[in-house]
Amino acid sequence: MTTPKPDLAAVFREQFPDRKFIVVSNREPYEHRWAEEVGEISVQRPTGGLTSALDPLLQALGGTWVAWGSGEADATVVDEQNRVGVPPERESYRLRRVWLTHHDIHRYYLGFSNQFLWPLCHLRPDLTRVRSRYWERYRRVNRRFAEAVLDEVKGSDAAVWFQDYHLALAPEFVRSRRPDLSLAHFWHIPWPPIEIFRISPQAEYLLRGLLANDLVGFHLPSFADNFLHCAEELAGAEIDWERRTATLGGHTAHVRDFPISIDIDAFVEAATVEDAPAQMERIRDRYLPQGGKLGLGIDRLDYSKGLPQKFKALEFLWERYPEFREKFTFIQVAVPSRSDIEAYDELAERVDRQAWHINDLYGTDDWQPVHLLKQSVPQNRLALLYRMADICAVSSLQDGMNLVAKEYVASQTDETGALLLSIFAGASAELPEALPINPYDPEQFAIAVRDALNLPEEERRRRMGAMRGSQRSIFDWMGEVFTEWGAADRGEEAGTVVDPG
Ligand code: GDG
Repeated sequence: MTTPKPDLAAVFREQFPDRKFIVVSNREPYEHRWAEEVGEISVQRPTGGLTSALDPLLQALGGTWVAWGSGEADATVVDEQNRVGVPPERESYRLRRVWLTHHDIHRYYLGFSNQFLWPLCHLRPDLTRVRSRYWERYRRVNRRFAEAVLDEVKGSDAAVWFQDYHLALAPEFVRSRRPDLSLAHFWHIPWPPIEIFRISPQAEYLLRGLLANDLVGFHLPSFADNFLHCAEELAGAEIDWERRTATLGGHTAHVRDFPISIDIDAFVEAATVEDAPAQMERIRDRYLPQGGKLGLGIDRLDYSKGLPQKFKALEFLWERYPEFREKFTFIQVAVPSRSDIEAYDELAERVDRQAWHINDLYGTDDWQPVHLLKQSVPQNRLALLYRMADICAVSSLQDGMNLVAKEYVASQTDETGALLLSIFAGASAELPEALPINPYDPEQFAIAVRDALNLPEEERRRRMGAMRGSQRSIFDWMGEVFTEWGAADRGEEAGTVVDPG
């Protein structure tokens, strides 16, 4: 059974009948690379998440996607304006590429974005690195993105949607030159409390950049509240707490929460392909040849995901509850990310050591307790792992949403698994039937794993069924964003999202 999808092109058109649709993000939807054969070019297509949900919408509406041209053959295929039509087989919209130099990548992307904003927003000021060269480059690159947008909207009305923390300043640059455009921004990570955000020497500029939007979206109401407080105290914006708006310099931004989701059907389909049972059997043979239960973790290798805490809890589990030795195996997929940054390198080494230590302590000739897979797994295989896992453990120390939790629920077509979910992941607000964990308390975390493994089947089914029944998709999410954005654009009363139930 598939879930009904809103007609997003129609929703967008209804809100913005005469505006061109422009999406702006750091990452691009299509990347051109040199193929094995000399002189041939291959195209990397959008996979997973928001990119693959937005791509068909842009194909339906036309419009432009502005993004960093990160592929090695990207420059070869663009025209003089750095544009290329995509998808290659049926060019339906324009990809406008912004070029980043080696210094840009180091200072704007790895520097300001990922060694300042990311740790700050994940409540890790100890990991922030404040450098004027990072900030200066962040401004320059944001201006470059803004200029590409301005070039794309010349002579037309447009609705421009910025994504994430890499582009906080671009909206203000755009607004200053084109006050008539409609601008929205979705911030995919937490917005921290003012006590943390004020650490930023550039707090006011970042806030001003975002306040130039008509709509600023966050996953949770608490992130929106934090943002409004910061806007009031650090940028001098006037806040209407009832309407949830912030006015600065005569412009009003509407601030809303939209908890993002996933393409539910894509996971259900991948988890139920015809040869799923045979594929799952092969995975069992490989990782659980002695049988028993399977635990699963899927995370980017990032300090916000609480991997050391998860491994500590697993160590406690096998130490204190020996009945789970040889009866419970854990697969942790940990895809390396941002490995040029020291904190990520250290984390990678730490989890390696922990996995080795656990396997050394409790492993036997026939059984390896933890399989740490530091590589990306294709999405169809991921869905099968989700389906067959008896438990999935999400241990985020701080997480805007966490899509893994939602993917596990969607892929649990047999409804027999149990989700252990950190109370610090945004997703926990929507998944009350998950088993809550506090990753800072590894002993209780271990007890929660034990209890999850011992949970009667009826109870597991009840919880999983309830979570599956209430899941909303990324398409519903996008529809809500467009509806609120349209209302904000027309200056209508806020909070008018109708639950399509
Ligand atoms: C940010 C926010 C927010 C992971 N390993 C593999 C793989 N993945 C995919 C998962 C999931 C995605 O990566 C991770 O999404 P998360 O939501 O867990 O986390 P972030 O990357 O930190 O994303 C987060 C999100 O933005 C959206 O707004 O939820 O809070 O931090 O989709 O499936 N996918 C494949 N192979 C892997 O090995 N194919």
